[in-house]
Amino acid sequence: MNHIKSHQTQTGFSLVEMAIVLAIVALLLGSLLPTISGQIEQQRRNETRKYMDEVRDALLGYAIAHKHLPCPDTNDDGLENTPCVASQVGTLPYKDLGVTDKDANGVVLIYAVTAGFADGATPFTLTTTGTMIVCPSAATCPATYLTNNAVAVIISRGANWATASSADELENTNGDTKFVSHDFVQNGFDDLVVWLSPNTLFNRMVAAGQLP
Ligand SMILES: [Ca+2]
Ligand SMILES: [Ca+2]
Ligand SMILES: [Ca+2]
Repeated sequence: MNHIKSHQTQTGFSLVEMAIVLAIVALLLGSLLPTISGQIEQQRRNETRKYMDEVRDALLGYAIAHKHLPCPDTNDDGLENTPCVASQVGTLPYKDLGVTDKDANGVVLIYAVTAGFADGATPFTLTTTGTMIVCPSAATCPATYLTNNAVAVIISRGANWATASSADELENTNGDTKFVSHDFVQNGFDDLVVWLSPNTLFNRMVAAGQLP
């Protein structure tokens, strides 16, 4: 008798307990998942930053070896498309540079270069000027800029590469010579932008005995 009663009580209590436990688990998962996905995104951003530093070094090495930079890839085969006209925007010619093809989000970087620095027939000199502009905001570009004479620009479109729609992110994908770089905004701007200044390039070229 006692045994049956106790069994019944326990069963009833277990169901309530299960419901409470499930509710707690749901609450915990709900609060943990955004944190975990935020950490994964942060890690991918760190990996992408490292990758972009490597790409920048590869561009400098390519310039030293060839006396010009590669043209952008415009048909998605990882190889440059020559000749490049004016200020050409395309994707990174990762095969020419010998680097990994994609960033940590699985996307090939955007690559833009001033044509005067990517001309194999007429090598650039210490007076060749860059034409790429990087601004802190699309709204005030190019009046307010971070640089207005960059030789080349590389861009990672971040985790939202397929759905980006902010004015600042659109400026990075509209194919002209203006780009936007600013701090990460949660659920907003997550592009990473790295540019090559003519002074950095000249410095490396002179140090390597390839200029003047
Ligand atoms: Ca190509
Ligand atoms: Ca983005
Ligand atoms: Ca633009």
